[in-house]
Amino acid sequence: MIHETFVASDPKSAYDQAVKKYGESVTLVSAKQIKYEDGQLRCEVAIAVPKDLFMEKSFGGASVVSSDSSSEEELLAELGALKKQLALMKEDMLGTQEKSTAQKVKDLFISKGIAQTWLDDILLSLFKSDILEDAKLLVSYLLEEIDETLRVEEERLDEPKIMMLVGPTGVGKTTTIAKLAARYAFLMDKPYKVALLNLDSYKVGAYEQLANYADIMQIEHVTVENVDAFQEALETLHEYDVILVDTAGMSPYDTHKFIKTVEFVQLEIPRKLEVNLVLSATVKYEDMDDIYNNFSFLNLNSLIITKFDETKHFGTLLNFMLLYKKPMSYFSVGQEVPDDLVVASKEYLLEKFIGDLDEA
Ligand SMILES: Nc1nc2c(ncn2[C@@H]2O[C@H](COP(=O)(O)OP(=O)(O)OP(=O)(O)O)[C@@H](O)[C@H]2O)c(=O)[nH]1
Ligand SMILES: [Mg+2]
Repeated sequence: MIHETFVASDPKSAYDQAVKKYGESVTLVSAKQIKYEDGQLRCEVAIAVPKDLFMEKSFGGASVVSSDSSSEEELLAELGALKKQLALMKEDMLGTQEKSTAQKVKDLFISKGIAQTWLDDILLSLFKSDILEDAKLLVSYLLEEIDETLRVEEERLDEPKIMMLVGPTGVGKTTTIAKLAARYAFLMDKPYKVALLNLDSYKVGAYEQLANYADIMQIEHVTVENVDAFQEALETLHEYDVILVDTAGMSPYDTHKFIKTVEFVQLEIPRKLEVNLVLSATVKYEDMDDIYNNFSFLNLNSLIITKFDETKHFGTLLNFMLLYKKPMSYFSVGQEVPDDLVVASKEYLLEKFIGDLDEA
């Protein structure tokens, strides 16, 4: 048998080239995705065909004359490499021609913010499937895959806990704390004892902002400056069901603030501490990795997404969830306290994303 490699932007197109040349009887040897020197990802599909068929289709039946079988094999291997190069050139030339259904769907998802690598993995797993031929089916399949990958943190208040909100500056941490406080204290099946704790001592007015909400709701609130004061405050508040901790907004590059916050997170404390990363739905693709990589030092439990009302494009955010697989806990959908808060659900996020796809 002779191995020949076909190259295309997606595995199906590469395989189709092989079938076109040799018919349905080709044996698939491997299908892989490779980043080429020009930075493009391409799919290489290797197939095996009987030597006679290879000679007939490639050279019109002419036989290769050689003195021994090893040099014949070498020659054939060289021919294989040459043909791969030709296939690559052909693929480049065809780049401007009509795209396959799978490629069109892939381009749509990429244009909405979903990472090409994630899409390629799924498309590769669908290799030879009819789903690739039908745009609607393929879109549904991809949405189902997204749905399966997304994770949601169940809302649980059955044991005393601390919820610390961390995140970049101005994403809505303090506003969300106020919404959560109102929800837990007044809007659940039973009232929970809620206290607010402020580590946000960096910003002028930070204390007043939280104190203001606490006063309106008549909820206990404390500001602490350091780790010792934090531990003392937790002892004083030991009877409370939920202690919501507000922190200073941090640029992902502000090492000093990170180190200070890590001290609080690493404390040995007699109740559960959940760290929630607050992220805006308007987060830029370029900033995502930096935000996640830096904040993940704080042992993140879940993500709270804010500013749902400020964008129609949720692909970048979805992509973030697909890559990092962190559960989402709440969505903030506007500025109103306490109304504009919803418990996170996959349906809610997917509906927004589908709305965005439909517009395309
Ligand atoms: N449109 C919209 N605005 C929001 C939302 N959540 C918060 N905001 C607004 O965003 C601004 C900043 O909110 P804060 O709660 O102070 O944000 P923060 O993360 O505490 O900010 P720092 O403490 O400075 O890091 C305020 O004007 C809020 O009203 C939301 O879901 N949608
Ligand atoms: Mg704040």
